[in-house]
Formats: sequence, structure tokens, C-alpha cells
Amino acid sequence: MAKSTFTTDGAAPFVFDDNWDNFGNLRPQSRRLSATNADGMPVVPLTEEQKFAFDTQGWLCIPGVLDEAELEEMRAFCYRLKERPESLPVHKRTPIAGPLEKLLDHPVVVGFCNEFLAYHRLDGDDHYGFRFETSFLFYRGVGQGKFSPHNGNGVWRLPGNSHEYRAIPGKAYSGLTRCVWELNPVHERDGGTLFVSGSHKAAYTLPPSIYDQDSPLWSTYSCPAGSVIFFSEATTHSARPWANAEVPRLAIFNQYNGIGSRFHWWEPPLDLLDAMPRKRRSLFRHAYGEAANTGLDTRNLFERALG
Ligand SMILES: O=C(O)CCC(=O)C(=O)O
Ligand SMILES: [Fe+2]
Repeated sequence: MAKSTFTTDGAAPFVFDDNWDNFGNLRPQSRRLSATNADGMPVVPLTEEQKFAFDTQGWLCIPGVLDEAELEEMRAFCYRLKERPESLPVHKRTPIAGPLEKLLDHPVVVGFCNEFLAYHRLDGDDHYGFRFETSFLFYRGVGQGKFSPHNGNGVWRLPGNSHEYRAIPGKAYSGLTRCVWELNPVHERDGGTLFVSGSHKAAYTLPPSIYDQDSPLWSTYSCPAGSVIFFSEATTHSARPWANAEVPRLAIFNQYNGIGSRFHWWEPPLDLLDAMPRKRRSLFRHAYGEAANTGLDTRNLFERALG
């Protein structure tokens, strides 16, 4: 069969490196992307189709990632968190604790972040090349969730804003990125998150018609319980009122950022951090990228580097 001339070598994308000794494509020896997560599980890379869909839409749904046994444990923890938080130690009253902790660096999440967020030079055996910021538990009954479109136009945002999206042929970078775990099923008109596909790259301001929830500019997903949705925060998106009386929306909203960027004023509970494997802890390291340009080792820093 003839090989398509459009096939790209997914293993070696163009990764720009502007170090004084190496202007241009990052050298093979500097390319390090985690192949396993903190629990030693092999990372699941995105398929070419998933990469293409995320880059063009600004969002991607991967259905049915978690199995029923995992879901049951996670749902029970979420209900406890919502209804009886005092039954948990203070450092576990967060959607990054208990059975939800392993979602932070789930092999599918690491696969996604390796492609769209990780800084190759700053990834290693015991640390990831991207950071984690904020986690929310959304428990929505009928009527909860407010339609309120926001964001878009990620191409010319300045560094520091974090809601950025950069793309060159063969490689894209998605600054602040949301990772939504749907722990209950989401049907067509239930009220999953809405997106304006492609708006992360939009050059024009959004038309007033996006303030109509039924505008054809809006897209969404339906999915079984245990699915994960990634979206660039630069993509215009909105909540909308939940409409399914049979099951509430039960979703974990986690967020990731580039290794040298920080958007949110948020810290994980320190006692929880102390109990995590070192590689998972690296998701919460301070935002810094010094090792990218100096040859210093990346350190999984939590102590304050005084002086
Ligand atoms: O509630 C939702 O469905 C969307 C939440 C949102 O705006 C976000 O994750 O940035
Ligand atoms: Fe948002």
C-alpha cells in the first residue's frame, strides 16, 4: 500500500529550542517524556486522530476510560466529600485525595499532557514536564450550572495569562488545560460542558449569537461514565443547567499548566503531598523552568530555595 505523504513521524515532532548552543529543533538526547506514571503504569499516548481532533477543536472526549469498580469507589468518595466532609481528615477534604488521587497522573492524562503541555527538557524518570493547578468537584442536580460563555482567542495572549494556544505544523502547545472526569453518564441534552470548536485559535471576536445556548456554534459531547474530556482553557466554553433528573452531574475538574507557568492561587494540602509518590508530587512543584536553559538538573522542589 502506498504510504501517505501526509504521515508525520509522531515520535519526533519539531520542538523549538532556543538555547545558545542549539538554535532550532530540540536534540534527540534532550527529548525526555515520561513513559510510565508514578505507579509504574505505562503512559497511553494519544492517537493521531485524537491529537488532530484536540488541535482543531480545542477539546477532546475520550470515552470510557475508568471501569465500574474504579467508578464506584470514586463516586462514594465524592459523596462523602460533599455530604460528610468532617468524616475525612482535613488533608483529604479535596478532590485530589483518596481514590481520586490516581486521576492526577492517570496514564491517559500523562499521554495527553506529554503531547500538548510537557516541556521535553524538563521531563524525567521521577518528575513530569508539566504542572497541576486546582481541582473542583461538580455535583449538579437539575437546574444547577449557569450558562456563562467565557474565553477564546488563545493565539495572541501574552505569557502570564496562561490561556494560550500555540501551534506550528506538527506540534501544538495548549497552556492552561482542563481535564474533566465524568463519573456519571452524560447524555445528549443532559448539560455537559459546551464548547465553541476552534475558538482557541479564533482571530475574530466571538459573535453575539454565542449568548444563545442553542446557537449552532456550540458543540458538546455525550459519554458513558468514566470518560475524560480535555479542553484548552483558551477555547470558548460554558457550563449549562443540568437537565437529567435520574443522575446528577458528578464531575472532577482538574487543571494542568506548563512547567514554568502558574495561573491559580491554589495549593494542595501539604500532608497529602507528603504521602504521594515522588513523581506525582512533581505535579505540584513550584513553577520554574531554569533547567531548560542551564543544564542544571530539574528538582522536584518544595523547600524554599532561599537566597
Ligand atoms: O461547569 C462547566 O461545565 C464548565 C466549567 C468551566 O468553566 C471550566 O472548567 O473552566
Ligand atoms: Fe471556564
